[in-house]
Amino acid sequence: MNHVEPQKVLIADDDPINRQVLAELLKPEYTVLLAKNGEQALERAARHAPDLILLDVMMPDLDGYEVLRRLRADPQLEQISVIFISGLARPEDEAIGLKLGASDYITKPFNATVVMARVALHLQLVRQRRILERLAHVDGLTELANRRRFDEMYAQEWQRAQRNGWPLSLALLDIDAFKQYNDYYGHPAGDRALRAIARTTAAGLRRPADLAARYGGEELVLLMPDTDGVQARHLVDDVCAAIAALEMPHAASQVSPVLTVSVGGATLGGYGPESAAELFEAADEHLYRAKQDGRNRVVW
Ligand code: GH3
Ligand code: MG
Ligand code: MG
Ligand code: MG
Repeated sequence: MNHVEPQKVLIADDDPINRQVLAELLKPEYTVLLAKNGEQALERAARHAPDLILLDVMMPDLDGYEVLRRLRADPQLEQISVIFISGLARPEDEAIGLKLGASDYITKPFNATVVMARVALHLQLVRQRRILERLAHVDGLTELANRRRFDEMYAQEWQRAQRNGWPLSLALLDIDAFKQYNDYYGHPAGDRALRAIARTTAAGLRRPADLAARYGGEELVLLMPDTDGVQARHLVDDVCAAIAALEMPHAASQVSPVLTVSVGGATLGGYGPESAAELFEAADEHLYRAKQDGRNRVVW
């Protein structure tokens, strides 16, 4: 990771001179986006996902305060850092801006050096926050979402499915005879195989909302929102076939000469499980049955 993309800063100000001066200042170091009113600021924010917005307070129609309120109310945009840059220089104005959730407040006329320093500081904080989010939500070995992330997304998708009457499918995938694999080929080889299976599983997902996570050990879980049992079953069959096609030799297995997985699946449809925990248990029971029935198979 030697090459780092320049961070994106959106400048929203109704005064063309201010926009220009700020843009000239920031362009050498950052990717600069411009908006000349509040509406445009929201539209550019949604489209380009800037790392930071330099937001004028006094603008016709949507003022800066209102823009920030709307950003914070939108799950896609609520994380974007905002620095107010305003002619309103009373301490009360600054306090209002910070209370609304701005990271900082700069008064006009601004000093170029101070603007640059504060922008750099807040962009550094954005980078650090992203690193922490990654550590909190991504499994280090497989690079899949971790258990914590899965739990969050599962709760969220369960609610969404209930609310909208959508199906929701879940599949638990467990590597067959993996203890023997480790014993025979060694733990580092086991790690590599687990990574390959994780990569292949993630590559099999079809929609942006589908999630593959490492549930624990050598167990992965697939969360497929708005996906019925038939569709989910197809996806899972393809994933299993892709894993078998890796042809990772497993000489110590009674199941198959290559590494395989067993899968237990369950779907929330027009009837059935009353809670997220119940749906998960159903998938887990099906996984148990897949193992009992001889492994290298899917039970739904
Ligand atoms: P089964 O077909 O019944 O699933 O047999 P199994 O041996 O795969 O099942 P079991 O749950 O008894 O063992 C899981 C093994 O997975 C034991 C553990 O050493 C291994 N394992 C779990 N996490 C990791 C990991 O991160 N790396 C490696 N190399 N092995 C792991
Ligand atoms: Mg203005
Ligand atoms: Mg297991
Ligand atoms: Mg296993």
